[in-house]
Amino acid sequence: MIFSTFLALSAIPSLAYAQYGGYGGGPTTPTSSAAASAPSAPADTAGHMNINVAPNGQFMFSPNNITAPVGTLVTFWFPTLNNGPHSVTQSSFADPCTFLQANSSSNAPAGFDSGLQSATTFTINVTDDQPIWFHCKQILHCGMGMVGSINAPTNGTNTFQAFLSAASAIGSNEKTETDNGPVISGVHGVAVSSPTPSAPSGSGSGSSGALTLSASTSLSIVLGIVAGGAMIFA
Ligand SMILES: *[C@@H]1O[C@H](CO)[C@@H](O)[C@H](O)[C@H]1NC(C)=O
Ligand SMILES: *[C@@H]1O[C@H](CO)[C@@H](O)[C@H](O)[C@H]1NC(C)=O
Ligand SMILES: *[C@@H]1O[C@H](CO)[C@@H](O)[C@H](O)[C@H]1NC(C)=O
Ligand SMILES: *[C@@H]1O[C@H](CO)[C@@H](O)[C@H](O)[C@H]1NC(C)=O
Ligand SMILES: [Cu+2]
Repeated sequence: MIFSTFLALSAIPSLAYAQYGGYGGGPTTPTSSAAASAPSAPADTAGHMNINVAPNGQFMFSPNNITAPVGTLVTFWFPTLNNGPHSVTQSSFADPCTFLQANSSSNAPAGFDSGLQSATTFTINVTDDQPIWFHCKQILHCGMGMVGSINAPTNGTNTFQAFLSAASAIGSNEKTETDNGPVISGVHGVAVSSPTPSAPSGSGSGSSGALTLSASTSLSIVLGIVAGGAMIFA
């Protein structure tokens, strides 16, 4: 059931990212060379783990479920050309596709957020052994399964598999999130700095772009186009 939803959405990525690519990233015309451009995270070393963002244009983190001791630095590698830009945005098990807001009553800080990125790296430090849940905030990516975890329980209710299933169940009902750039914060895992360029200049913007339409307007347009059956990118 959940997987059929995921596959149905995955079947229309070219339509999806042609339209959603405008969110924070300017016009994006997918090509085979874009799809072939994979970020290349280096191998893990002691105390430092690496995660590819959208390898080969797939709407996923790879690996998407890691176990990392306290003090581990985890670096996310954003591709230059992609079906994005993408983000790594902290969420919660209960709300997989929603940024983890600061909680004034508990004094908990806000989650980390790379903001929408291309050709950068973004690194967090694992500060305790509690689960860290995250997703990509690009429109509809979370609902297509672009989520991940660090130190998720291996059994019980709050497993990574359950988190992935919950995100996939949201599917195209995912709410559009705003992008105000990086949030250098985090709960259980804390961003160590703003995103850092990872590719030669000229190959991609290292920061998130300005939105030319409000996110909700963009989504309405997208939904209108889909509903009307117009294939303006075909
Ligand atoms: C990462 O967090 C651990 C635990 O709080 C701390 O001891 C360590 O200094 C931090 N490392 C960095 C690079 O911030
Ligand atoms: C904020 O913290 C309070 C106290 O710990 C907790 O009861 C509440 O559920 C938290 N709210 C959110 C949105 O996490
Ligand atoms: C469940 O996970 C906990 C740690 O998360 C572990 O201590 C326990 O042994 C696990 N139980 C089973 C049955 O695997
Ligand atoms: C997530 O990682 C844990 C710990 O390595 C593993 O036990 C579990 O099978 C993984 N879950 C999935 C869905 O890959
Ligand atoms: Cu994404």
